[in-house]
Amino acid sequence: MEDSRFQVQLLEKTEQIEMLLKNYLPAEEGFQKTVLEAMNYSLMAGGKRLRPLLMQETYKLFGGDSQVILPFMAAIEMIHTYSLVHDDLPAMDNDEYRRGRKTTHVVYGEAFGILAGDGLLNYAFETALTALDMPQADAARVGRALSVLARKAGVYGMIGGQTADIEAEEQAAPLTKEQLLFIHEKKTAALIQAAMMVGAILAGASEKAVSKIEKCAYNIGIAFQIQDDILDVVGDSVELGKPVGSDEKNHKQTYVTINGLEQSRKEVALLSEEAVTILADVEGENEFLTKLILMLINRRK
Ligand code: GRG
Repeated sequence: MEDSRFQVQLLEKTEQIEMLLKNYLPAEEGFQKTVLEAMNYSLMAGGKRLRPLLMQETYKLFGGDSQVILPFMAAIEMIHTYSLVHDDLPAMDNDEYRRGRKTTHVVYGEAFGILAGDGLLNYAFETALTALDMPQADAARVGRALSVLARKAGVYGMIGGQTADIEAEEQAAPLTKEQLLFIHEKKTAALIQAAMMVGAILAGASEKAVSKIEKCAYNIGIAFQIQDDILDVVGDSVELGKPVGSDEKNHKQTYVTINGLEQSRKEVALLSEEAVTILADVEGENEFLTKLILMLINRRK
């Protein structure tokens, strides 16, 4: 697939996800209107929509072709958005900008930053559960998909990673490789794994194939996080929609501060290529998905 065709498809698919999210937005009404507004403000602030995209493409890779995937695509973006809203709170990273505009707690106040995050997390599961109302739904697959989503977002996944990350900030001694990998795996890769595994499970992939997807997504997640740390050093704040240099400002130890830029770039390329090799080993083919993974190596935002 040519680069220009890939770019056109990427844009089209991202726009379709924007429309999908709009369709799933809760109505801003009632006495709880403010929290609903804050949720919608953060969800519709843009972003690459990478997780729903990876979910949809993995679903297609395994031959999935029904609407059942749609509520799950919206749900994973809601979970991802909640994590960003909470990560920006004064008690965590205390950031003012996200996705090119003021972050939720700056616009709505801290209490609504907390509530909007809580609201998005819960609403994600309410949304995913609507898959069961669809005549095409296979209840056992939906159940397995929900279980993966809950676990990878929870204390054994993203929340666990965030915990280790916050504690690591207080640590003066250099982080061990094991510590750093734990943080990256749980904080970043877990949700990417959930996205791809849910796609595979809903399409009816075998357990063996789901395990391969879990490993593939692990590589993508670690590469994605290292690239995120690289962009914090060499990226452009306008393109990124958030300030750069925050890791240095916060004296944060990252793969880049520990191993340097050159080694980090090599690692991103290596991990991404390995992810593509694993993908080539499962049944089915999805050229767009392969291109998407390779594109992440060179992403600038
Ligand atoms: C608060 C439980 C809790 C978790 C927070 C997601 C997260 C964990 C923290 C945000 C900071 C960060 C660097 C997370 C690692 C994952 C990551 C690179 C998120 C940004 O994802 P993108 O680049 O964002 O896909 P967009 O805005 O494009 O959706």
